[in-house]
Amino acid sequence: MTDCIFCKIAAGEIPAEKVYEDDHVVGFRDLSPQAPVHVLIIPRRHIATLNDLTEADEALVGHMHRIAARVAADEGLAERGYRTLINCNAEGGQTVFHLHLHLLGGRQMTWPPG
Ligand code: DGP
Repeated sequence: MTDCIFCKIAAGEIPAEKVYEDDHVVGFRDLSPQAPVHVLIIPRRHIATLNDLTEADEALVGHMHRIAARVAADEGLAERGYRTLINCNAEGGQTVFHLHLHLLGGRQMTWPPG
């Protein structure tokens, strides 16, 4: 999608601190980190929200989670622990409408989330 900021990051058209990339996903540091480690894992292909996934995307979503775990390990979080989450639409707190998996860690997470 031409006016999507995360599509532009995936394409390298606007800068981001990338920590991982392959043919299917890109991982980069969040511009407004909510924890010492805050990385977003996105599919290269534009998918607006979790609601827009199809059966054909199941492997992609699994891959996003596996890469989140790999980045967490790279960041020294595997044993300490970390959180992954996807916000969906307005009440879910989604502000960028390109699917992204948040990876948060490096501090004690609290529950329930705000
Ligand atoms: P969400 O609220 O779940 O839609 O999260 C969107 C996140 O994206 C938010 O934590 C801030 C981050 N973000 C927004 N614009 C940019 C950007 O241009 N670059 C980077 N690195 N992160 C961004």
